[in-house]
Amino acid sequence: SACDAGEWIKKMHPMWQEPLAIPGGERQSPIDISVRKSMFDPQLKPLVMKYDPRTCQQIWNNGYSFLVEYDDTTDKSTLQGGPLEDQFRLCQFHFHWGENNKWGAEHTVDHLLYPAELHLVHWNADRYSLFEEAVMEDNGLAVIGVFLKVGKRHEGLQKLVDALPAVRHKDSVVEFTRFDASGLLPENTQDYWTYAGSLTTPPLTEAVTWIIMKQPIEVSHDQLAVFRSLLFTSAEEDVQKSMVNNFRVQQPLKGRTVRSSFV
Ligand code: SG6
Ligand code: ZN
Repeated sequence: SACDAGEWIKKMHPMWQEPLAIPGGERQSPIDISVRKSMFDPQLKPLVMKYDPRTCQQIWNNGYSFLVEYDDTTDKSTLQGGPLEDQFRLCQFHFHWGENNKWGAEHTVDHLLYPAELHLVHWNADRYSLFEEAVMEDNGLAVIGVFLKVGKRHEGLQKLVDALPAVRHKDSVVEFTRFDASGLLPENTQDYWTYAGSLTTPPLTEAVTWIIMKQPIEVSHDQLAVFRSLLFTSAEEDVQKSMVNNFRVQQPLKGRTVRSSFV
């Protein structure tokens, strides 16, 4: 799929640490969000997500995470508003998680570690005609981050969890349709932080407007355990490696401001 950094990852070790070349690194992600230092911006508009479940196509284990991929050839599943001036199209979502419930998310809030983080990846379809183009531009992508905390079972997530054993190995793909991504958003989507950052995997381009939801969603320990049963490795490899700790280390803020939509 085009909407993926897997092409770059394939050339590297599955548990790539710091890549050999970072593009300068003035606005890299993820970061720690300091609640005290974030600045309320009354100009920030409400977010408008319009996701059409009929654009959902497949799940793919790309050897770093699993991606739920959406048809992004038309404006059927879109994100607008918030800090964004343009309309962005949903192309995929994926998660980052840890080997246990003590860590796993990429962003932190006042250094608080959540066990997992959902990323809904969108590209700017007003300005660019392809994801590949948008990924190279500083206003090209908008990613919504949602923290997962352990609690009660998440009904909206369960259909996805049930499909995961079919994509246990790297490079496996399974048809997955009619999944409503808005079912994974927290109840309150109007309280968020936003800042200018980058992709958290190669090519690490500084293309992303990050929108991090204040309210986490609750998932059960058993649901996260199914994420951890996935593998970084393909069926052909002798030594199987569990897909865990697929997050990037935190990056310096370097003078950036994190804005909040709420007081
Ligand atoms: C994941 O994050 C995905 C991959 C890629 C990457 O690991 O496997 O598809 O996503 C948009 C994109 O290339 C980076 O996305 S992220 O910055 O939202 N974490
Ligand atoms: Zn991500």
